[in-house]
Amino acid sequence: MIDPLTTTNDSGWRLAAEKALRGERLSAAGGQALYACEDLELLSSLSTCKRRQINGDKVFYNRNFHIEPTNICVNHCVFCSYRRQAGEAGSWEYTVDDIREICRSYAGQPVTEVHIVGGVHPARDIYFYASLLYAVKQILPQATIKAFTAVEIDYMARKAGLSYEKSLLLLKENGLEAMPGGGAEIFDETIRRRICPDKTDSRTWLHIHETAHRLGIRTNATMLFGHIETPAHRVDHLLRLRELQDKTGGFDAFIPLKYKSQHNRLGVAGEVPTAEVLRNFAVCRLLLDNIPHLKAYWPMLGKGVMQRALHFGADDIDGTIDDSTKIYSMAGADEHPALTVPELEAIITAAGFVPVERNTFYEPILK
Ligand code: V47
Ligand code: SF4
Repeated sequence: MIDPLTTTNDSGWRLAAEKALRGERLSAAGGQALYACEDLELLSSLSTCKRRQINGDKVFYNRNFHIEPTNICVNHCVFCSYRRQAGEAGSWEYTVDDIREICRSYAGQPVTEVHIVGGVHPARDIYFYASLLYAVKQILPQATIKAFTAVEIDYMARKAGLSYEKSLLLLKENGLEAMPGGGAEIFDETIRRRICPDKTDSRTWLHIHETAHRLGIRTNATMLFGHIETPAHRVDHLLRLRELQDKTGGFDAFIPLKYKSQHNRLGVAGEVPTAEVLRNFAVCRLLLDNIPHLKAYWPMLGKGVMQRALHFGADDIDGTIDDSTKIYSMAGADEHPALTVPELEAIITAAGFVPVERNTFYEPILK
């Protein structure tokens, strides 16, 4: 282990590193200084220290699959390779019967979570989504439903003329137990206007999560990075989440999502190098000291980078997924994301950590 106190370089990140080692909360300036730190070994040591304080040597995974009910979307996020207009080639919209069919194919398997996220379909309302949840729960009663980003909830609520609270309660009554973290992108308003101009604004995203937390619905949070944002925008994003988490304690996991550049209109050439992905994991772990879990989402990162991220603060690798998501494959990632439980466990063990199968709420599944 490196002794950061004897490492000389930019005084900004040296001070931030000392603060992190003392277990003190980092400021925005500290976060920015760490983003400027070129010493990856130091960032690995600091973030591993922090993850050990929070999660010991455990790395969590779960048995899950995704349902993406539609890729038809009213929004026009320029980084999105997935959305289509209704009727356009490559679009899909599953009926509730189609979704029943998908769920039946998993009946009898030890799946503990169904992750449901899709486009914001112009014609579908909250009652459609409530019946969808109900249908899933009827077929897979043992599985937790983690569904709908705050962006989808925002549209459903406004279309129905219901408050966010009433909308979330209706969905909860029909089986919603947790919410994924998508739609957060980058909270800074100038960047948001450029990359997702018609999407739910940052204040509303945070407000919907706060409302969910108040109603006992636990949620995740994401950050889309590696496009036109700067380290200052990332730090701002992380601190807005940290502030809400101080207030509610309702976030379980944070997922940094690396921008994938193929087949979309954002026009950023290439993708950030692995060193930047790893640096970002470390800074997220150190700055976001109150969200317990940091997820290395392997369908987006690839298996090799996911394994390296375990040495930069990540303690969760999501789940089996079983080739059931298209958001990343349509933007240039591996086309058939699926890993078996023995494969997930072997990746974790080979990295020197202890694999723990979890449910959605990070409770261990006893075998
Ligand atoms: O918000 C879209 C991202 C998100 C691209 O909560 C892209 O456990 C990279 O919510 N390159 C949706 N990212 C996915 C999501 C999610 C994923 C994994 C785990 C969890 C969780 C939630 O996908 C969107 C957006 O940030 N996205 N296009 C792209 N080209
Ligand atoms: Fe629609 Fe989501 Fe794509 Fe934005 S990222 S266009 S909200 S599907």
